Amino acid sequence: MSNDYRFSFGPWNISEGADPFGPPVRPSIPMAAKLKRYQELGFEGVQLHDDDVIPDVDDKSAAELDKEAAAYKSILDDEGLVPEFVAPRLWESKKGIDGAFTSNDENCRRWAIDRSKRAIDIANTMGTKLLVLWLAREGTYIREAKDALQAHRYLIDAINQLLEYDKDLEIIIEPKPNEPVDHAYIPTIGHALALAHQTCDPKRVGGLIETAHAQLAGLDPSDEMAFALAAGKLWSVHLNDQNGLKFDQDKTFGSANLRSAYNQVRVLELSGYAQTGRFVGLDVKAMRTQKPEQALKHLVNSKELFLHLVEKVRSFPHEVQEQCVANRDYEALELAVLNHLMGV
Ligand code: XUL
Ligand code: MN
Repeated sequence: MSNDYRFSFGPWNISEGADPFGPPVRPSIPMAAKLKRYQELGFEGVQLHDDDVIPDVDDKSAAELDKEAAAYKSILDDEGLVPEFVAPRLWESKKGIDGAFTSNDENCRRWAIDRSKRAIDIANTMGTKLLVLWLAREGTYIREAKDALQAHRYLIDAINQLLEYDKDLEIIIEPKPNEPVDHAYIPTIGHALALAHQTCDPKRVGGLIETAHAQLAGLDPSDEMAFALAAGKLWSVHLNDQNGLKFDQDKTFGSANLRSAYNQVRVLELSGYAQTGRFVGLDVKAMRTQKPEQALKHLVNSKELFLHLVEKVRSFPHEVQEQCVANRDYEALELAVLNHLMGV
């Protein structure tokens, strides 16, 4: 078993099982109790929204933010945990009802930038320079609702303001094509990196690829990763799985598409991702139907599956691959991969 990868997840991945059609089905677990579980589950990194660290971020003074972030950081230190990144949770505020950076309302756009600066302050106190932007409501339900051209200018302007606010900051864009909006402005890593290159400091803007988000865009997650890796821009991942084109399921990694999971691990292995020290994040959710006592299994199982697939990638007979490719015998290669995965 390989243990040279570093794993992370977010406190939201220990969930109460609520969905848009029904209430929570499991008791909520206090933050401190969640953090206690990380190490025993084999995780080192904690992915954080600003309001995971500090509830009601908008209502707090700068001094309060600093004090509360420092207190949270000392809990992480006590638990031997590392904060991977902080992400402003702009989509859950009433102010961001129609988008944040791309809202039609100037006051909302200003709030979104201010709130993101607060998230940067929190990240600094926590000791991470990484800010993740999942651009949740930056898009539309109907095309005519916004000026898309202008929206892209707003996005670049917002990112520039954040880069200028903190010269050590690195911004990681997490693309997703839809949900909650019908069409998002930054649906794929290609869009994210094209945006990055239009900012005032492209070398400080990278990407995070989530398996399910790539699949919802009809794309192969491992090729999306390769695109970012080739540009030196894969700065985190959210591995999970997705059973076809429906709501964002955040299923256990490899549970629906084992072959696709294998190829995601393969591309990370080929690129030497483990050696970069960057985290393998698991953005997985327990099934709503799961009993509380098993509601952490999705995290452990995803990590175990990842590590099994690392072994599968490392033990694949390279001479078979080389021969098949040289002979253009892709049926033989396909069968060799399937047999290897099945252990026959
Ligand atoms: C949304 C999503 C979020 C982000 C973090 O689909 O993946 O969990 O990863 O805000
Ligand atoms: Mn995610």
